[in-house]
Amino acid sequence: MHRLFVAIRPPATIRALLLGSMGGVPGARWQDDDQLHLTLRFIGEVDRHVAADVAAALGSVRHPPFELSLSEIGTFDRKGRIDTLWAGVRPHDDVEALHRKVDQAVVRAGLPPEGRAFQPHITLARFTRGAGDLSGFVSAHGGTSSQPFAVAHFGLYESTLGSEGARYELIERYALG
Ligand code: 2AM
Repeated sequence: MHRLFVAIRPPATIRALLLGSMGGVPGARWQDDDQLHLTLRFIGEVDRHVAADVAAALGSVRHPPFELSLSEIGTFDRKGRIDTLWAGVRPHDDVEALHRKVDQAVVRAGLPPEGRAFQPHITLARFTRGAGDLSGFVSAHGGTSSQPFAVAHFGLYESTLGSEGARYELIERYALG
């Protein structure tokens, strides 16, 4: 079985900005350079036949290249505890449209449609036992916007879960335009 997702990789300049912001939050497990991405669609565990169908269907997604900027800092909670710290992006219109097209392609490959609301984000850190005080991090890094960066590709990735967190491998890359 293959644990798959579709994502945008921010360019090296943006990843360097994100990596440079990391630190100063008790309990954070920061993502490393290879782990930084914006998920367009989580697919989950599929066998290799379905994986091949998904990879082929994604090849028919058509959307022009666009630009994004880093925006706010946000968190996700699970059971009342913060488990994810993330950087948001703006604007949302293109990335939402691309998410819908990717979701439709995944459905054409025979999988059920996305059940959850799409919240575009780049995970910066995960927390096993909740987050410490985030106010310093948010005041230092929230509320400012990065230079726009070009989104000209997206990719199909495989996630391998290990003791040191997930490893992500690019399976296939798709050009926009
Ligand atoms: P996250 O970074 O907010 O955890 C690979 O796991 C990618 O798919 C991650 O970016 C993860 O988002 C995203 N994802 C979305 N839904 C998921 C799910 N139900 N289980 C695991 N990962 C999910």
